[in-house]
Amino acid sequence: MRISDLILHPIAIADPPLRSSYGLHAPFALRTVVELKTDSGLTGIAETYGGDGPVAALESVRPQVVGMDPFQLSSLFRAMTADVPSRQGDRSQTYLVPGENPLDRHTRTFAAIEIACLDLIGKAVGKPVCDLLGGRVRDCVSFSAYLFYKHGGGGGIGEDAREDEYGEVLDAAAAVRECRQMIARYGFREIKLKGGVLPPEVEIETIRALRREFGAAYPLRIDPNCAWSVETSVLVGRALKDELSGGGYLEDPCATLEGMGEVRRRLLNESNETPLASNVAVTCFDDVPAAQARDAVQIVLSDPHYWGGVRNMQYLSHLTEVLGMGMSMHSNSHLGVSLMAMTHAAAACSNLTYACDTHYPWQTERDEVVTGGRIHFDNGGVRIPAQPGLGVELDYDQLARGRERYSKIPYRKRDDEAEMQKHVDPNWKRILPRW
Ligand code: GKR
Ligand code: MG
Repeated sequence: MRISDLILHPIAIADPPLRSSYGLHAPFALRTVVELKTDSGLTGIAETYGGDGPVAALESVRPQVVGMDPFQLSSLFRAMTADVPSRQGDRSQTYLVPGENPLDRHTRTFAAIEIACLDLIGKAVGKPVCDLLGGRVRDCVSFSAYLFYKHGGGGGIGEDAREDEYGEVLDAAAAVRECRQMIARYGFREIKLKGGVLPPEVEIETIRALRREFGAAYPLRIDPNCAWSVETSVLVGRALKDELSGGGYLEDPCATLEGMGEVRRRLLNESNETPLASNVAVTCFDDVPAAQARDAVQIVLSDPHYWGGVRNMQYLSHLTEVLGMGMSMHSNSHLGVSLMAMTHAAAACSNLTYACDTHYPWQTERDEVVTGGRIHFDNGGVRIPAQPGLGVELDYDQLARGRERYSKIPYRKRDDEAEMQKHVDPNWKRILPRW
């Protein structure tokens, strides 16, 4: 079996005005759907970051990909990373908007090709992707309710405007309502709040209100994406000691491994064992032992899209297990192809100690590109389908609609700061730490 063609579909999907320390989500998020065709008539698919940068990076590997045997992934990875001095070059989630860091070209680009190749291999041998990796440790992968503060609006523009399912969410009571709705619809059993948006007192109150409403059976995590100083991080960690313990965590409260290590040390001195998680300070394999040595991060946030694919997620699971660390999963705005890649990856990782993140509830049926519509959640989890490969196929009419939306919008990269200036505050800047 040889790859005979690489087809890239840049698409735009409606995205509500969600807030984070990066700023504001634009009305459309950008994604790229990748197709690999083979001489045997099979098609393998993947979904990755969108816009000019990721598309150009994928285009640049066309000569290496077309003609290759999809089973030979290790040599492709070696060829694609030959000019990277060390694995330290493969960084994705720095302080730039995720997916927009030019340095992480290799792992992101490779991941998209790897996932499409695994889909092909699965189809060729009649097995689901997770069963190509030594088999699954779970049939159903749990996800968390990913809450955002947001402005009113469901995303999209004009005829592509989407219904605003959750309304404006800019205080604790509205966040509880958002969570209630999300849990009623998807059945999630863990809760994540994207913080770093409102003053820390309001975010503390939001977490407390969520605990009062849902009880200790629903572990809580909060992620301000480095919006807090070390001092504020300690203050919040202290205030939320009870709420974040027992299966929850404090995610990227402040920047750098040094800062995270300092927060950890000070909390431990107060007998506060709230674990710290990261997808900002730890973004590549080189970072993991360094984070562990400083005790700066106890939970590494994986993600097949930027850690170099599904197989690298499995390596990360082994590495974190050996180092005595936990592992959970990060996400960015995505559709069903990505959700299935995340689900297969998670199913094959033994050291996955928390429900994974997903932005999936923020997208709608009208933007989904897999046949049969939205992926079904069962008690907050996604089941591994019986079909081979990722278990989903492309709906080409929907894909064409996504491409058309892409062709109509003026921007080709995510810029949450610019969106914030356009729609909320013309003087807004991403300041770290803000509090
Ligand atoms: O969607 O605005 C967002 C998030 O802030 C996302 O970009 C982050 O990468 O979800 C992510 C995280 O956990 O940091
Ligand atoms: Mg995060």
